[in-house]
Amino acid sequence: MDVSEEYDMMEDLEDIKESISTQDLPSAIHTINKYLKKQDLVELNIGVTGESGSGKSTFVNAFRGLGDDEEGSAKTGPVETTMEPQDYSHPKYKNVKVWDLPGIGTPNFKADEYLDLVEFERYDFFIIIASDRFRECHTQLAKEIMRMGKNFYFVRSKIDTTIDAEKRKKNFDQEKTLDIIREDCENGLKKIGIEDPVVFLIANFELGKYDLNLLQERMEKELPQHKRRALLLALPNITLEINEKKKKALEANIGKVALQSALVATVPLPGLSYAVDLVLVKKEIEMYYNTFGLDDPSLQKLCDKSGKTIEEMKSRMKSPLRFGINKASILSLLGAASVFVAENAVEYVASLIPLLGTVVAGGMSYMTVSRMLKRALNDIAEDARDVLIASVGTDV
Ligand SMILES: Nc1nc2c(ncn2[C@@H]2O[C@H](COP(=O)(O)OP(=O)(O)O)[C@@H](O)[C@H]2O)c(=O)[nH]1
Ligand SMILES: [Mg+2]
Repeated sequence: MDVSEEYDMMEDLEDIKESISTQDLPSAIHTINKYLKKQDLVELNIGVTGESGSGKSTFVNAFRGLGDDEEGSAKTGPVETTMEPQDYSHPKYKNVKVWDLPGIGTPNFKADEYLDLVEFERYDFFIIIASDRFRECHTQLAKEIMRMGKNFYFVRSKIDTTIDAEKRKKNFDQEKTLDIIREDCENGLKKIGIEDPVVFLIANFELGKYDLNLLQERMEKELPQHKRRALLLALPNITLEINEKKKKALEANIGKVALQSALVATVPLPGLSYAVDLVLVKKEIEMYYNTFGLDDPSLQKLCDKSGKTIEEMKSRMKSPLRFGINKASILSLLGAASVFVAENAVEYVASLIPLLGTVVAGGMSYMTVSRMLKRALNDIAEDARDVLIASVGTDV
């Protein structure tokens, strides 16, 4: 284990060591459980609005990684079906809700009444979708949203159709075409009164392809710190950038999970000289697979879409856990990770968290689990990357 890695593992505890070092064992366990639980309870509500037919419901599905015919997906099609706000929970992170809002731009449309109707306070931000030009109703709504102290993002949908039409022209250049559309939308918005507009180009059926990364970056940057994790975990794993962000978001918890395991477990495991909470570690690793969409149901769905077989996909994966996350496979990884743990690092961790000295070989347990989870996460993120590249070609 190199020095910077050891240093990271100690850093992982910085924000929690103060509160824990003054407590007895039961209170420390309680504090750390509470910290982790609170994180899982953070809600994120995204309001998706725009004119009828602009692709709101399709976006709501795509954002949650669902096709339009799947169980739990929003109805889409040529006829507006949404008369009142309808919430759609993320299939894996129930506290992340994407709301399919009623269409705007009807003859008597009034932004303030509309926002009352949809109970605007509820949303962390809005996405305003237009499938063609932005019109007065879009800016009216944007201004009212701003006035209410909320955030919004302009999305121009159906870029695939526009690109297809432009492709017929001689000298077609995709990047240039995209720039022109973006600029045209932004100029349109300026003319009707938005000062410094940014428009994100999206194709709902190929969500990872155009401006999703830009949109995702903006959302993340502008969300309050404590909500970012929820967004990053819920995003579909469809670009390399999102893949990397997810990994970072998951990594940020490893210190706490390793500490929780070391504090809770008391009986040394067979073959190891220290105690580890295997149930906890297993749950965390399963969560990694889920978040990256490498759990069996998600993988199956991806195969259905890309015409590949599960065997083909699994043959690209390298994580030792891909054939099953169980006691034996976890124990073997823990054994391998413990070899690299240096004695002085263990002593240092035990001095940071004196309570660890009261549990069986606590420092060793913390360092090993932390090391093992980091390696597992790296492997799984890399597998997810390879699977992503295999399923869409290199164009991610
Ligand atoms: N080509 C293309 N079609 C889209 C896109 N988004 C939505 N659609 C289609 O546009 C129609 C209206 O979409 P829908 O999501 O129901 O619009 P809503 O009324 O705003 O909810 C449906 O037939 C969708 O399949 C897109 O990005 N590209
Ligand atoms: Mg709809």
